Amino acid sequence: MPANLTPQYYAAEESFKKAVSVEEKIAALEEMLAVIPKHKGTEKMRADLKRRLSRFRQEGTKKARASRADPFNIERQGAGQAALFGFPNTGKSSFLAALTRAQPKVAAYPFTTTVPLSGMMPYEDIFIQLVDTPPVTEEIIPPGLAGTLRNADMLLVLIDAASDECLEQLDFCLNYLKNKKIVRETTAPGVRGVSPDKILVLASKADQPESAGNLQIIKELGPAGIELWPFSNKTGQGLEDLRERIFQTLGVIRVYTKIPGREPDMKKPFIMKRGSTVLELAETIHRDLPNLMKNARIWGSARYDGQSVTRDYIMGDRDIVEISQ
Ligand SMILES: Nc1nc2c(ncn2[C@@H]2O[C@H](COP(=O)(O)OP(=O)(O)OP(=O)(O)O)[C@@H](O)[C@H]2O)c(=O)[nH]1
Ligand SMILES: [Mg+2]
Repeated sequence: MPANLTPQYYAAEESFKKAVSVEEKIAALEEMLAVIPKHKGTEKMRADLKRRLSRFRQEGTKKARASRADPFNIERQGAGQAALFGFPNTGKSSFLAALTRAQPKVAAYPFTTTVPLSGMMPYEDIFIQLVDTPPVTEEIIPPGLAGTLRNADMLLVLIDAASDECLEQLDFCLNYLKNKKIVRETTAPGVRGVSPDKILVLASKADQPESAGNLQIIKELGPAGIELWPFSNKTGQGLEDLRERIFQTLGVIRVYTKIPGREPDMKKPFIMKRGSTVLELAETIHRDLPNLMKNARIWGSARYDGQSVTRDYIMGDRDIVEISQ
């Protein structure tokens, strides 16, 4: 059966052929569908137009989603998120590469990293997320970086111990964190920010001969009350201690659960804030569990194994908790 297509249809088809963007293609296809004569002879063509339209719409949504996905917004994974922060060439990406399986670009020139990249650092039986970030200088601060840092559970400020400017780097970084309210003494509910006790200052390139003198200067003239951790990505010096220190600074504990009469599940611990109670663990396991809970016993931090404890008992790292209903 002849299709008997109209001049309007041919015009719309022409626009489709010329269309470059997905949006233009969708608009042209919609027009073609609107003006195509609706009879038996065009049935197949209409079905085909609808199929193409749906494909382009899907493509459009995907693209829109991808452009909306902010590279500076790093989804939290593992037991906690530690974001790196520092001047160019301070060894941030090398640090990520040394402690995780991530493969960031490392180079001797500045501004190698342009968007954040995360990797998972194994620590005993858990993983802690490290987030490498693009560098800052007095002149250039990547837009979006403050958001990445504010979202993290803790911060690792990296300075280059082999550089004459490491004290200036440190002062600038700490002031930036304070001025941008990334570090806050107190945060109201819903306000993001990192508490001052969750910042570690890491001094890279401790393998270089200049580093000892520079670190001494920081100790004498640098801000009071900061924890300075010299390390080397080259020799590995200090890296293992840092894994432990990062875990301690995160302020979380691992708790294993046990069903009465069975062996504990040692494979995947619950990650809780340090200071959490048995009741809070029950809430985390299941919304209804606090009401159903009759008794709790602890192996680990309690005075003796299997000791019965009250709901407000504060658990310790690596405790095994048995909750009976
Ligand atoms: N000797 C020595 N060199 C290091 C160390 N850490 C990093 N480097 C070198 O320093 C240079 C910069 O390292 P990167 O890891 O790319 O530094 P970055 O902080 O990620 O740099 P940007 O992405 O520009 O911010 C590279 O040539 C590294 O090989 C270290 O601990 N000791
Ligand atoms: Mg880098």
